[in-house]
Parts: sequence; C-alpha cells; structure tokens
Amino acid sequence: MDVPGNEGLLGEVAAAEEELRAAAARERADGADVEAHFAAVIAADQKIEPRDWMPEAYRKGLVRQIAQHAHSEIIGMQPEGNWLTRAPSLARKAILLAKVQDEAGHGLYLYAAAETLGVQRDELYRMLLSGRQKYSSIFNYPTVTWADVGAIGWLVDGAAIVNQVPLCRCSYGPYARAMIRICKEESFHQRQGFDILYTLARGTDEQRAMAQDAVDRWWYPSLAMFGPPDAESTHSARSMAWKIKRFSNDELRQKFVDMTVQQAGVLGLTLPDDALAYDAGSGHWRYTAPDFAELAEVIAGNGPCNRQRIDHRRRAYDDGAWVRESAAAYAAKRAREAVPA
Ligand code: BYC
Repeated sequence: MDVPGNEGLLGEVAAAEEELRAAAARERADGADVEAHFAAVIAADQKIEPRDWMPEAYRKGLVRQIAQHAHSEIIGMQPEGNWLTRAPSLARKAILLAKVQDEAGHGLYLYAAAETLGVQRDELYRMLLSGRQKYSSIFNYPTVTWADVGAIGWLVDGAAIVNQVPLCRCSYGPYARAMIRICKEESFHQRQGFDILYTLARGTDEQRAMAQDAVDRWWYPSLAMFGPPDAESTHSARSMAWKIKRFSNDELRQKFVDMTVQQAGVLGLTLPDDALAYDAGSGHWRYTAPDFAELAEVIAGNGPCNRQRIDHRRRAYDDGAWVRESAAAYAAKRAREAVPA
C-alpha cells in the first residue's frame, strides 16, 4: 500500500536522478571544463570528491598510496599482536589490545576510502597477497622483547603521525576524512609507547637496557619509513603538485628527527647516532640517514620478516573464506527477498 502523502516523493527522486545523470553527461561531454574544474579545486585547496572528474594518473596514484597505507595498517597488527598474550600486566594488555584493534579500524577506513576510487577491497587484498601491492617496510622487523612494543608506539607511531597529519589536508576528500580519525587515534598510540619506555627506563638495569636496545634497533627502520631520499622519490613531485602529499620525504624525516631528539631526552634514552648535532643556523638536528639500500631490499621482499608477515596474512585470508561466502550468500538472499516475484 502506498503511504498517503508520499506520492510526489518518488517523482522528486526520479527528477533528482535525472539531474545527476545530466550533470554527469555534461561533464563527460566537455572535457576542457572538467580539467579546469579539477585544477581550480586543487589550486583553491578544496577537495576532490568521488563524483568529480579526475585525471586517471591522480586516481591510480591515490589507489596505490591508499592501498599501501591500508595494507600497512593490517600487516602492522602482527608485530605488536605478537605480544598480546605476553603483556606484563592486565592494564598493558588491555591498552595494547585496543591499539591493535585500532589498526584494524584504520585499515577498514582506508580500504573504504580506496573503494570510492572504483576498486574492490577484495581486489586490493589479492594484490597484497600476490606481492603486486606493498606495505610499509617497518613491519618486516621482528618484535623480540616487550620493549619493542614501546619502541613501535613511540618511534613508529611517532613517524606515522608526522607523515600522516599532513595527509588530513590531502586533496582527495575521502582520504583526508579517514586520516583525521586515524591521526587522533595515532596520538594515543604514540603516548602508550612512550609510557612503556618511560617506565622501563626507570626500572631495573635490565629493563633499562632492554628499552635502550629496542630504541637502537627501531631508530633507523623508523627513519626509513619516510621513503627514499627526495632525489630518488619517484612519486613525490607529482603527488605534491596534486596536493596528495604536502611535504617531501626528507622534509618529514627531518621534522621527525627534530621532534624525537627532544623526547629521547625526556625518556632518558639515547638515539643510536653519534652524528646527531643541533645546527643553530637551520634550527634543525643533523643526523645520519638510514641505509636506503636496506630499505630497497626490505621493500623488494627481503627483510627479516617479509615472508612470515605475508604467510600469516594469506592464512588469515584463507581461514576467513567461509565468512566472506556466508556474507555474500546472505546478501544475495536478502536481495532476492526484496524483489517481488
Ligand atoms: N615502505 O616515490 P616514493 C603506520 C615505496 S602505517 C614500503 O617516495 P611516495 C602504522 C613507494 O610506495 C605506515 N615502500 O613514494 C600502522 C614507491 O613504490 P611503488 C604506512 C615504500 O608514495 C600500524 C617507492 O618506494 N604509512 O604507520 O611518494 C601500526 C618510491 O617511493 C616506503 C603510509 O602508507 C616504505 N617505507 O612516498 C603503527 C602513509 N617508502 O608504490 C603504525 C601514506 C617508499 O611505486 N603513504 N616506498 O611501488 C605515504 O605517505 C607515501 O606513500 C610514502 C612514500 C611516504 C610512504
């Protein structure tokens, strides 16, 4: 039975749909206009939305970066997940559990953002599992002691924040919106890592040594997270022109060093770099660059834990097949029921 008074509504919806189609057709018909519109939106620091025309290279570049980012969040659950059953107290366990679950959530926001660009999540998973898409180098290092959980929180999440806060102003709306939520959560993550190291650094000699050892091992891989030096970065120039990236790899790396040196002082731990020196002229800390040949090796799949991380992910994907099949069968059933015979 029709709901009285609703008669005109469907007509309005149909008219609106018609208008949308016409608008889309106009955009497609007038290529010059849409390119100018895209350029104007970027120049005015406004957002490109999924409905807008965009150059194919912009779309592909975003899919590449957002997918790589999403994969990093999901794979990034493994090194810390390794310590969930061995956290030193119930409180530490609850905090770590919340953090690891947050990473899953970040992955989901990002896969959803990527899907607005016309790719399917399942397609992206398969690209990850077949090695066609990458994830951050940092998650290919092992977490051998509890202090590594602290070092990841402090250094890895610290680097992530420096890298990701500018992405909240990325020119692509869905990515920028996802990054706002992610960054708020990352700042809690960094604080939990800092708190673990702060406690260990004030504990027994053994605990202090464990904290220092973790910082020694995670420092250079954290610096490498920012990517190759600017001169060797293949995507930076275009990505910055399109306001996807707002700062270059080296600019962000420097910002991270400047921030972290001060924090190390508060922790009472040292960073493993004898060349660290404050340069009053530039107002920055001079530092030793990470080993970029090692970064290239890790990205190529030859880091200490690459095989283990992907094998784990493949198992999880295969083990979850029944869930995907059930969800798809349920959705198909609901769709059949919704269509009157
Ligand atoms: N690891 O031209 P470039 C997190 C690749 S999640 C692996 O400078 P671009 C967290 C790069 O993809 C951390 N690959 O690239 C999660 C490119 O290869 P392709 C992830 C790297 O895109 C859980 C090639 O090298 N964060 O923090 O301009 C727990 C040339 O590089 C890496 C993001 O994904 C690397 N480190 O700049 C805790 C943030 N560096 O794609 C923490 C978003 C470079 O041509 N992404 N490559 O095969 C970005 O900001 C940028 O993509 C990057 C690289 C700065 C990473």
